[in-house]
Amino acid sequence: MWAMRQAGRWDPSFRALRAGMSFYEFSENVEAAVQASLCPKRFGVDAIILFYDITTLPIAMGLPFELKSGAGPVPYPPIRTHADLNALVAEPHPDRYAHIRQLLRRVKDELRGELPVLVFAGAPFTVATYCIGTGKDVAATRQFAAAHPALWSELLEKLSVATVGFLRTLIADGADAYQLFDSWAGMLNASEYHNWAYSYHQRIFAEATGIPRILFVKEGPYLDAMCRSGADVISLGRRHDLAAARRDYPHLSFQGNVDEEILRTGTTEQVREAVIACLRAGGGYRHILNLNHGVDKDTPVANFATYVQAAHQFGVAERLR
Ligand code: 1CP
Repeated sequence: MWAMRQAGRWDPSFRALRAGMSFYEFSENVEAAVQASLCPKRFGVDAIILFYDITTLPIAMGLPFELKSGAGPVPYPPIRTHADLNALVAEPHPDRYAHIRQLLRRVKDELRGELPVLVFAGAPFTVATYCIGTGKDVAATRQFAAAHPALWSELLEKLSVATVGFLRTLIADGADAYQLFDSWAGMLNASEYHNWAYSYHQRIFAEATGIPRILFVKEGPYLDAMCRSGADVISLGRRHDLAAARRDYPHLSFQGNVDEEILRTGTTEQVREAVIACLRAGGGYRHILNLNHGVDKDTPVANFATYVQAAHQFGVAERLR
């Protein structure tokens, strides 16, 4: 059991650490990022996800970003021309993301094997939306792809090469598992999903191997394509039936699918009930308890603590039965 954005703005310890630093200044400061990565350990999570962002890789490729409040990561300049694209390095030397490699080493040293360490990358489609400055505005992304078809497909290609290199480096450095985030691909139609998301998932999972690989598509409607992507673990959203997915795909593990909205707006009792229902549907194995999306910034700390405690209590109660 762990959560996306487990080191996020909802956690007062994270906010205290981050105070006074811009997001990228903070995440490129290895010691600050070690502390942020370890913040959720005090709640009793079963894995630590490193603190950086899906835009860390395009920054290493040569595209600077700034985190704008309310708007998310914004590129300078957004990719518009072949000259902009040519300025990006498809295979950045690992020294260009040395801070992430150091972060992994430092977090592993601190944990001494007590908990596994997850790394991640954005999938080409979702990262490309940030590189062109459209983010989750899928209509604007479609418009860009229609206006610049060659540029769009070359950008996806270049990002997929960079993603494989980045993940392979972190695997060789000792990461225990990785998650590929294609957050906004769930809004695509079936043929867009096939061309812009699925084909790159297949390539990345085929080429960056050796540790368990998790695929996340926010509320992904194409469960069968997700299950054929080559990932070992599929993240489910609120639209999915966890028990049915486990039955239909017996060779895969599933992650999910407590609704983050319950953590944001529910009582601790409602959180506990949702966790227990999810663990029952998860059947006790081939299941990572998780949320359908990240922990929202307005989530009460007590609800995150309850999410973790309820899972442990349920686990202990089941073992005693
Ligand atoms: O300090 C802050 O302002 C906090 C917000 C924040 C955080 C905690 C951003 C800006 N990035 C991060 C770190 C981060 N991002 C992690 C670290 C590990 C963890 O604690 O989970 C991870 C895994 C991500 C991944 C990420 N970044 C995704 C994929 C997951 C998802 O949310 O679907 C996406 C889409 C991003 C882009 C991004 N970075 C930050 C924000 C606010 C956004 C989203 C903007 C938007 O909604 O368009």
